[in-house]
Formats: sequence, C-alpha cells, structure tokens
Amino acid sequence: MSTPMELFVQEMKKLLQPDEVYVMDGSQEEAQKLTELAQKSEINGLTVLKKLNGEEYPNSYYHRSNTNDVARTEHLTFVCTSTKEEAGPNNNWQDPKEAKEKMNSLMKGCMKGRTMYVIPFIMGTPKSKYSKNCIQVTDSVYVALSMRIMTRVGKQAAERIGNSSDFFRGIHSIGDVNPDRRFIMHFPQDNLVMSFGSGYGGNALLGKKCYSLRIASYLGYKEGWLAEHMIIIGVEAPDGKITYFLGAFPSACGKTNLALLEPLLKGYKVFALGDDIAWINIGDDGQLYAINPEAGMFGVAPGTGLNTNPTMIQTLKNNKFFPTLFTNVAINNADNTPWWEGLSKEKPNDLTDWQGNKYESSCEKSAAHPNSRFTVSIYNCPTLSQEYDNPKGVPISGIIFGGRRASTIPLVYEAKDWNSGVFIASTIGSETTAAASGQVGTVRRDPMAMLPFCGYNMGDYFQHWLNIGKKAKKIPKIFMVNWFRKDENGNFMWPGFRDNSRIIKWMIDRIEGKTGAKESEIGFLPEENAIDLSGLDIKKETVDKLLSIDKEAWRKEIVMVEEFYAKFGDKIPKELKDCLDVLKKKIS
Ligand code: SAT
Ligand code: MN
Repeated sequence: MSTPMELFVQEMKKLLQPDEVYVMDGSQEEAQKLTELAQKSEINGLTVLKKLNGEEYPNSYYHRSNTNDVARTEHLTFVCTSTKEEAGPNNNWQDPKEAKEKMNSLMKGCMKGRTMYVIPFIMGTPKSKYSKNCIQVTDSVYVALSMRIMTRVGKQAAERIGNSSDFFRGIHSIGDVNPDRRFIMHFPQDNLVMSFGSGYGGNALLGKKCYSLRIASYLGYKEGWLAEHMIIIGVEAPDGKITYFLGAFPSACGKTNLALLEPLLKGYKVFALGDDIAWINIGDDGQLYAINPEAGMFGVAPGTGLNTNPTMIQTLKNNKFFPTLFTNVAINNADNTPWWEGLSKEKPNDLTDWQGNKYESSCEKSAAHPNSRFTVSIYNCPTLSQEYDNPKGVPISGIIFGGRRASTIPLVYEAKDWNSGVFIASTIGSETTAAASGQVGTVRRDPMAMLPFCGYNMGDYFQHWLNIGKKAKKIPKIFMVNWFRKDENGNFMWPGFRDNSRIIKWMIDRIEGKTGAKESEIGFLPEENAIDLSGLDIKKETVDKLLSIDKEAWRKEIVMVEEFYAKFGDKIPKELKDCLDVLKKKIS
C-alpha cells in the first residue's frame, strides 16, 4: 500500500510528466550536488547559479531571474474558496473547480525534459505541536535550494508526515516564465496551492507567503490561532529580563532592520526569532505564544549595509551550513562579490548590473534591482534567540504595528485596549514600494500588513482578531509606530534605525508599568520626557511635533478609513465601527 505522500508524488508524475524525480533529503551532500548542478543548468538562457567570492561570502551563489519575474504578482494571485464571499474583497477569487481545470491544463506535461524535485518540509520546529507538515514539488533547482534554506527540508519532514494524509500540498512549475501564463492559485479548503510561471520567492517558495500566511491564516481562522506577517524579537533590558514582541509592517518600513536591531541604548539587546512570519497560538496559560514557521530569511538587499543593518551583513558573511543565495543584485567585478545600493557608500567602479550588463555609473538606474534579495539561513544570524527552536514558542507581551507615513501618525502611541489595537492595526496605511509589482509611492491601506496575504475575507479576519482577544487571558499591549514622519521641508524628523531602541524601551516601561502615559484622541502617548533621548541631538519641538496630533490630517485619515472599510460592507465587526465612531467624535 502506498502512503498518501507516495500517492501524491505518483499523481504529480502523471500530471507533470518529468523526466526524472528527485526526493530531497536535506543532507549536506545534497546541497553540494544541487549547487553544482545549478551552476551547469540554464533557465531561459540564464545560468541558474554562479559562485561568488567564497572568502568574502562563504558558500554563496548568485542567481539572476528573468527580468519579467522580479516580484510578487498580486493581480495573478487567487484565493479559490468555494464562495467569493469567503475570499472577500481583499482577494482575487476564482471558482475552485474552474481554477483547478485551468491549472491542470497549464501544468499538464510541463516538466517534460525536466527534473521534478519533491520537497518534504516542515513549517516550524519539528517537535512543536504548532508546526505543520508540507510537500512541494517544483522543477526549479533554485526554488529547491531556496526551500532548503527557508524551511526544514528532507528526511525529518518525510518521517513526520509518515502515513498521514494531513499535509499541505504545493505544486509549482516555472513553466516558461511568461506573465501571460502565470497564476498563483490557493485552495484553502484543500490545503493546496498551485503556482505556475514564476520563480520569484513569494510566488514560488510555497512554504512562505502562500502556505504560511494565506493558507495558514485560513487554517488559523478555523482552528483558533493566527498566522501573521510579523517579526518576532526578544528584547533584553539592563536587568536581564527579556520581553518578546511581534511587529507588523508593510514592506520597506524597516521590518528586517528591526528584527536584527543592534540597540543604541546601553544595556539593551535584541534577539531575533523571525523576520517575516509568526504563528500565534493561545498557550495553556492563556497567554499568546509565537513561533516562526520559517528557518531562513528572504530579505531585500538594497538598503542593507553596515550602517543600517550590521547584523544582517554579519549573517550573510557567517555562512556555516547552507548555501546563501543572492538574487538580482549587482556584481562587483573587482572581487566577484554581490553589491547593491546601500551596501557601501562608494559605488564600486566595475559593476555588472542585475540584468547582466556593464553598469554605467552615470546612469540614473540602480545597479541592483530594487527588490533584489538574499536568501540566508536564520541559524547564521549572530543574534538568533536561544528560544528560536523552543517548541512552545515565546510568550508575547507587546505587538508593534507600523507604516511608512510622512504625516498624521505619531512616532509612537499605545492602544487603549485590545479592541482599539485591532482597530488601529486594521487601518494601517503605507507608501507602496517595490516588493509587489505595481505603483511606487502612493498610500495603500494594509491592515496588519496582511492585505496581500490574508487567505479569507478580511472582515472575518478582523472578527477573528477580536475573538482571540476575548479568548486570551493575558493580552499583550498594542503599539503603533511611524519612524517616517517628515517636517514641512520634507525631512525625516526621527533618526530611525538604532535609535528606535529608545521607543522599544518606552514600550517595555509601559508593559512593566514603570511609566504613565498621556491619554489622547487616538490612544496613549508618551508623557513628557518618558522617551530616553540621552545622547541624541534632537530639539524638544521636533519631539513634540513627532508626537503631535494634527486634527486636520486625522479628519482626512478618517475619511480614507471609512472608504476602506466600505469595501468590506457589513463584514466590518461592530466593535471596529464603534472605535471609528469614537475617534470621529474625538477628532471633530
Ligand atoms: O517573496 S516574499 O513574498 O516573501 C517577499 C515579498 O515579495 O514581499
Ligand atoms: Mn514579508
């Protein structure tokens, strides 16, 4: 008798018709074999991997993608629940039967002449009851190698699956990398994703956004937990006590920098547990516990440098076990090292740009693609928390939400209670960036930074958040931050980066009940002098401005929130409407 896993592989062989099948075991030899193979293989005329300078960046490889395949493609991403309403206005929807027919016809025979990699993997640490079993098939060796970094791949996963049929199924083919034949189809009710035509991280590493957010958020909704687009950090104070936070930010708000923060304040340390995704369960003691389902970081390269994120640079140079991948960055030909804008102040003078052309330094374009990436094991991170592999997860005392806003949102404030925190999080707005293809620079509402990743109706999702607050016995404090507020001249008022530790210190003081707060129209603001500004050259009036409430701007904000809420009709929970009404009254 075949196991459900074997049956799945047989079914895939029949559909995809690969020349060869390779089942990944997760071993070191395998990494060696696949990186060698990738250096000899081509996709659409591009060599899959090239070795980089191993002295500077041990065990590191360069990958250049098709130029049409450099970011997530939200317009080609669908959530195929049995009804359109379940998917909600936040998702593109297609009837599951029709979607499967379409995908089956695209995928039929698509692996002829190729190898099908079968990737058994676990999201989460193997011993945790919160972790989930998964299998992905793919015809991309780059994807197979990336999955080995980002998840726990191989024998341990296959053993954990055993005879069970309870595992996520991910079917992926890069096809002919043609945007006209590119779809990322989610079937939450079948625990299945079918993805065709793209090799880009979020479209192709199905354990990441597709499973660990879209499908998992749906599972969490059914099972009473949360799958969130959040970092997890532990912050050690001078007294040695560690406080665990979650943080949700839309892309390009410094989320990864915060996860790997080297605090400026003396005596404080930040330990990283996750840079992108958190699964949050209510523990036996009624407190919220978070695990990071991933095992690696798929980070944006540009802007990562010794001055902005030294810990990440160390991580990239600290390779112990897994090959590290650099995708669509530029190459410094002087020493065959990866380069991107922000890595060094000086631009090296002999660069090959991300498209493989000689870089003309006079040209306006960047040498690395703005969404160029590194894929690196989290175990390389020198500040990785000792609790990272704790099967119980870590107990959460604070949740930080943020967005990139030039005005309106103060540097920091605290929600009055869980419901108003959920309200605040449901209204996050941020200026768009390059991580998703589309316009750059406009403000987009992005509740909980989950708008592209919530695998069901966001109105139901808000209700689910409210319900978690009712069920949990000990509730974390919820904070909102905005590191990006600008003055009348368009200059950032807050230094950001390592100085953000000052704000985290204030949060810990609030959690510990060590400092009071000023009640305002929108929530609790820091009291006078409550933020530790020692050693920082900042004017008192700038701080006042950073924490000020511009009523005119808030009136506009409220109109935008109302417009956004209107998209969800009666799905917006009453509690959130009440919060909006209260805010309206206070601001008027
Ligand atoms: O590839 S991911 O979706 O994880 C990153 C991104 O595009 O936001
Ligand atoms: Mn992300």
